[in-house]
Amino acid sequence: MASSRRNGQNAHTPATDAGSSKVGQDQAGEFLTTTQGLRLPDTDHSLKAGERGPTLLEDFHLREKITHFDHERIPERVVHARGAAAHGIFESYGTGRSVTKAGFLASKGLRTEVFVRFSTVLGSRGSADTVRDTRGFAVKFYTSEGTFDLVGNNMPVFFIQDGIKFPDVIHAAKPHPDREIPQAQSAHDTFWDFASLHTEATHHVMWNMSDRGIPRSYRTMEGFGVHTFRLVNDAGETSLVKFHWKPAAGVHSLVWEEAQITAGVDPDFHRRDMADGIDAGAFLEYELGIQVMPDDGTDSFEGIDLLDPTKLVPEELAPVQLIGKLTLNRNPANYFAETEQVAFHTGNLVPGIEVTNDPLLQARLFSYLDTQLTRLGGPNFTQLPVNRAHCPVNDMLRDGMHQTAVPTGLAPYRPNSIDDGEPLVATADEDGYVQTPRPVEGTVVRANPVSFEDHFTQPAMFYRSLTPLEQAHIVEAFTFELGKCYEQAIKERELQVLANVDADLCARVAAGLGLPAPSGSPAADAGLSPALSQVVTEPGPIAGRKIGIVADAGADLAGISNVRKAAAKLGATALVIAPVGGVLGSGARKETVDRTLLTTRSVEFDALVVAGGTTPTGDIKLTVLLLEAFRHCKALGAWGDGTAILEAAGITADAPGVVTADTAGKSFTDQLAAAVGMHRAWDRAPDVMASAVPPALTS
Ligand code: HDE
Repeated sequence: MASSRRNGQNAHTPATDAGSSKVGQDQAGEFLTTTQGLRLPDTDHSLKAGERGPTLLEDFHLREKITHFDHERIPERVVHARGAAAHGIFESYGTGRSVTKAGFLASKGLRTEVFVRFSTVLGSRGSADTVRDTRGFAVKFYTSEGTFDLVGNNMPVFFIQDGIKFPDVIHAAKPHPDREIPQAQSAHDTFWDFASLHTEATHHVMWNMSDRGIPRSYRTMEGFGVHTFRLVNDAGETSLVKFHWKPAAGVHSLVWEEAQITAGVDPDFHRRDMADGIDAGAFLEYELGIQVMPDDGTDSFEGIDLLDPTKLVPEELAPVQLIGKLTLNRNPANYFAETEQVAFHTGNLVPGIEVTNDPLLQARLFSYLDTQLTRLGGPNFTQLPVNRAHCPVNDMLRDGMHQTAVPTGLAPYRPNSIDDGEPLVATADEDGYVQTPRPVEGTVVRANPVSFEDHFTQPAMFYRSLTPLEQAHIVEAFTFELGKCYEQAIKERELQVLANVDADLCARVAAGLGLPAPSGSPAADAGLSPALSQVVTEPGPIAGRKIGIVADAGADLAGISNVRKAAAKLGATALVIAPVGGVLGSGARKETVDRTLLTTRSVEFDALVVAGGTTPTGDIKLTVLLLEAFRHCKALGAWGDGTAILEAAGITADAPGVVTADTAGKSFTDQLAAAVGMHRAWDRAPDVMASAVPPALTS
């Protein structure tokens, strides 16, 4: 039954109030109509002069249908075109009150609606989710004091220090202009040409080459505001602050081969994972944290220039204080209306949150409003449902393309005496956004401060703070990306950059490229920040993870049911993989086959187990499934004689991260959950990683 009937309205009831004529907009009437609400008897045949005759110009329905279709696309975002989003709730712990008066952060228990869009940076709208890239982490808080947008990334630093260079770095990273390849990748000459000539990018490049460049899912990604913000509390005191999102599910990544396979097998991997998780009630959760530094007039902290977005503040120097929790619990109803049309803007601020002089942030304050004029076709994009503030708006802005408001009153200007002098302006006490007065003076120059000149110490700190395994991944990533370049000079120049970061890193990449390692002058003591490593030593939560159970008609169905239940209890999903589709078993004991060996690939799963009773077949697809998961260091398991199938694939029961038992009882499912909770059996890595680093050079 169509919603117009459900709403007790006849679809032909005329709308009386133009401003609220939802009846005309909501696509909900029972009958197909034109845009004018005219009911249509046929939408499959154009109006013709006879069955075999020419089409008539008078066919207004044909023309309207085709004209609208012709204009269904809008320009995709210049950057961050590929994205996925979710609605949610942010709940304040109230612990931010000492530093900010922003109500949504300061008031304990206050819940604010949010819309979050995750994205890759480089690829087009239809590119793959799992490419090596930075991820956008943009959050729109619909607060009662106005909308606040925290438009961040999953990495805490950026390629450039001054926004004027953004077109340069993006042009270099986008596909080559002649052939428009490669899509959504940095592994090509122009990117590395720029990176090697532009050493301030080195820190961000290190993060991109690390596991952070290939996240396992949106739920396992950290987020960062990147810039330093100025927070103001009720007493008017200011602090310098960096924002962090800490995922409840921990920080985890794919391995490179897995990311590449996934890009082909399931280009929608991250998007699907988030939507499926939310549908299954395994919501995505993050805590918002702040690093608080004194606003003492120096804009620096412990020797780190807080206006330089290529620098981070180690958590060991300024601990992240948690101030609230974000839960993503609702999928968008329509991708275009919400995810595509959402418009974030770094200038969407609320009282208590102000900007700093970071020259990257300053340029962004211009760009985000400007870009929407082309992308969303005019200045009224703030009226789109996803972009509307959730508090009263009275902006005196009028007219323009696609104006949907029907303002009343005669005086969209101030001062006026006609509309009772309204709208009024608000003082700070009335929640007006009054910038904290701060002195500004200086000589007009195009120049950076000297403190922006150190491009290598923090990249060295990042590299040296990671575990040997994570370092090996960085080495492999550099070797892969530079190996894809054609120009020898570019590889050599980037090796020179690495020589100034860390001699070990440079030597290992050079060895992989078959080039001599140049010498440089890396920082002798760059300090360490263990918080930068993402390898866990204790099992974490497994909500949203997927476990595949290999089975067939003869398999132990009760055991399968146990694994399914144990997984579900922890918010994870277990899927049965069998040689053919359908249902296993009959009568009371049945298990539906979720995937066949033809429709799945190991990359879909965080763990694979073989059910007892499954008949060994020697099917090469099964061997590939198991071995691929083994090579990607995923948890594997089997119960009963299922162990023989693992062994037939060359996987021994005593290998790290392999769980075996006689039955799929509690001990088995507990051990399996713990193995999945470790994310990967990294102890296996030296034996199975796709590309071994020359042994003499491994640390
Ligand atoms: Fe963006 N960026 N950016 N950016 N950015 C855009 O805005 C820009 C920067 C980030 O899901 C665009 O609406 C400039 C840093 C995210 O809709 C555009 C500069 C960070 C998103 C734009 C930067 C970001 C964008 C494209 C240098 C991390 C996706 C369409 C001064 C802190 C938001 C749009 C979404 C999107 C410009 C630098 C993050 C063109 C000029 C630093 C997450 O306006």
